[in-house]
Amino acid sequence: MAKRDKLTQRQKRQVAKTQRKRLNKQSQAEELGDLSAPMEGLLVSRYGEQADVLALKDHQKFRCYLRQNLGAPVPGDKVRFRLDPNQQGVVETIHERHSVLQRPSPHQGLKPVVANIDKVFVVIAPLPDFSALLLDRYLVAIRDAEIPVHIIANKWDLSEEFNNQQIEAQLQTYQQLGYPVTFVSTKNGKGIDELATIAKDISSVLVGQSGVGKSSIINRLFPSQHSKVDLVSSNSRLGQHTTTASQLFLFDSDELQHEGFIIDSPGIREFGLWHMDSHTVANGFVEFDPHIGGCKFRDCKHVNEPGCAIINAVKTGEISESRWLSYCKIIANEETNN
Ligand SMILES: Nc1nc2c(ncn2[C@@H]2O[C@H](COP(=O)(O)OP(=O)(O)OP(=O)(O)O)[C@@H](O)[C@H]2O)c(=O)[nH]1
Ligand SMILES: [Mg+2]
Ligand SMILES: [Zn+2]
Repeated sequence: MAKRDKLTQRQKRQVAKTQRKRLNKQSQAEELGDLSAPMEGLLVSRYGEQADVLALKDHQKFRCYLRQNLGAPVPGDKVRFRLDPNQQGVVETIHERHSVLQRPSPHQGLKPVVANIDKVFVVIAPLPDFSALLLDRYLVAIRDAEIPVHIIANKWDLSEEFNNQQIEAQLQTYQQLGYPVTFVSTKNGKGIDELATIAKDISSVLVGQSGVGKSSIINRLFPSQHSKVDLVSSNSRLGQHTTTASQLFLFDSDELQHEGFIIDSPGIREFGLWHMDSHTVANGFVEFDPHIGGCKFRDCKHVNEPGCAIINAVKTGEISESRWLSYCKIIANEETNN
């Protein structure tokens, strides 16, 4: 045991030494004026204390260290960076974000996951089984971030599965609420061109359960680049969490200043958990809006209270029962987690 502790200590010292060396090199280069002039870039992927950054001027990719006290840059961030003589970069500044999707982390509060997103594509599929509750959870989180949503129903080639789970009928509820839905298949190419047209000039991210086909969609849209795809386990019908870190893919364009991109994200683990009070959850359901404030009790949770305007709207059919049930399940879950 003691021996192991010693080793760990030694390893720790080694790590600290390497780190000091690196920082020394970095500051020496800075002092000697060896660093290039600052350049503007787009953060592609983050690997602990390093990140890949695309230079906006020529779309060259550089591996960069992050300057101390920089904050937490995420894919989609616009950054300023410089290169040392070995083409090793240092990210110096994160520019202000116009939007950010966050997730709660156990000890650090909310952590940003992706930044500067114009549209979130929520991907659903019949395999793993479609879950309206899961879709609703995503919609609540994204409404809180005030980013427009577009639903992608993938694996359209599995038409029997679509029928058996009555997915089209369920998605009609969302279309009526104003969420656009595009049906695609990465197997036979259906809907891929349509999706490319929607996505190519904006900044977007693909979110959704593991195994719904986010990386497969990326591979269809960016055939020359590559995002890792894996099989949905046929035993459990569950995804395998193949994608482990968010990664940005830039659309090709003749203009270098063109910055249309899509970020591939890992499955549910990254976005699926958050702690919100019932008020924030209710705000995530767009169709509740006109009824909120109409309840008899000011602190009404819209679950079983008398004189609840939301429950009345469910009774008259203005609000779909399945959406209200999702709401009840989400707040019951949050209450047990808190
Ligand atoms: N039948 C069918 N299978 C598909 C389609 N798109 C993807 N798949 C399959 O679904 C499985 C999962 O695809 P991925 O692209 O890895 O899924 P993902 O959403 O990126 O999963 P994570 O990275 O784990 O979050 C793979 O076996 C794909 O071949 C499709 O349109 N039709
Ligand atoms: Mg993936
Ligand atoms: Zn109420």
